[in-house]
Amino acid sequence: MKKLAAALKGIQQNIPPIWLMRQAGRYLPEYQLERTNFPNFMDFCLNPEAAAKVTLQPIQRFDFDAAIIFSDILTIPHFLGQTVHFEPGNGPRLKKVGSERVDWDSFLDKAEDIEIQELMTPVLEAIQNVRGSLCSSKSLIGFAGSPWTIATYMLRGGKTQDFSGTVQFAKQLDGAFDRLIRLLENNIVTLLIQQIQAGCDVVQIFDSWAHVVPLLDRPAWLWRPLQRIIHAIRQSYPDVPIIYYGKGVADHYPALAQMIPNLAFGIDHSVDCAWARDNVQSVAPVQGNLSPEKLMAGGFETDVDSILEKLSDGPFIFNLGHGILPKTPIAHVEALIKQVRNPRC
Ligand code: 1CP
Repeated sequence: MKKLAAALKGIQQNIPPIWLMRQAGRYLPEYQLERTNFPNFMDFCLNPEAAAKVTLQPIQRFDFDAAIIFSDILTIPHFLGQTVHFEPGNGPRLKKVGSERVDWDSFLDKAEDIEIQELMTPVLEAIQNVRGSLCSSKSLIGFAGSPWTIATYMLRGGKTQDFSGTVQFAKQLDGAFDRLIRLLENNIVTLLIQQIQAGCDVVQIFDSWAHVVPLLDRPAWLWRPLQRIIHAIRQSYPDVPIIYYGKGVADHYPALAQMIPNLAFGIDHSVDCAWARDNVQSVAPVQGNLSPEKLMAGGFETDVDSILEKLSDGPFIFNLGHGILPKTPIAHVEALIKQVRNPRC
């Protein structure tokens, strides 16, 4: 069995599988080189040959236990009519919908009629290409953003620091916001099911902005949509493991594990591993959680020892607590993998 799949089925392994969130990306010179062929980032994501090539780059260089398909959580809004482009230094920019409820109602009227299946073909071709060249002991991870995390970009037309403004705007849109979340749920299910059909054997849902949702809104904005998405995927693929990465919301994981059985949990680097062992790993596989800043800066050896010591006795996947930073030295990634595979004690 693949190492990642085994961990996700609840099997403890003396040497845990390792992969890193955002492992295909800007810290790799070979990625940067390929990126110069595509001034427009979405053209890059939607080119099957290029996407397959950069998906495999970190496997060829580091021999990680899993590849994650090179794509972006913003392909869904792109397909739904909010054309996405990336400005260097400024992050993603999405075509603005407007600031009134009527603007969103008319956007949703159109977006609800869009069938994303055909638009996704390049992503699926990239998955088939990768599967053809990836060794059978390695997993291929498909992914999507959560409805809320994708919505934060859609509502504000891009990256924002003003999350209280985003929450306020979502509340102001009222029924239109609920419609947007439902629309995203449906499209996330379509995307993930197609990714599995094309060859992904694990999927991860990235909820990078989960923590900005007010506590009392979390059931409606985060947990019930997550539950509906997972239920829909499992109707077609009951055995494909699903990882939920919710940044800043690990205190909900024990309750979520009861609500959604057989879900695995990504913990960010603010989570204490002894707490995760006692409260999450006792009921579900855990993935995480070295600080990306530490990996970039160096001097992370005792952190790695401590994570391994606390989490290696149960089902565990070594990862970072969030995506790898673009300025991370290659030598640090090499040293990390060596340490995880040859622990010092
Ligand atoms: O200039 C470039 O080359 C673009 C950099 C880049 C890359 C490499 C972006 C823009 N997206 C990606 C790929 C990507 N994004 C992957 C592919 C797999 C991999 O690299 O290993 C994945 C899984 C994502 C997921 C993603 N995109 C998330 C969730 C994870 C996270 O890090 O929080 C989010 C929030 C995005 C949006 C996005 N896309 C790109 C950037 C710079 C951002 C973040 C913007 C922000 O900070 O708000």
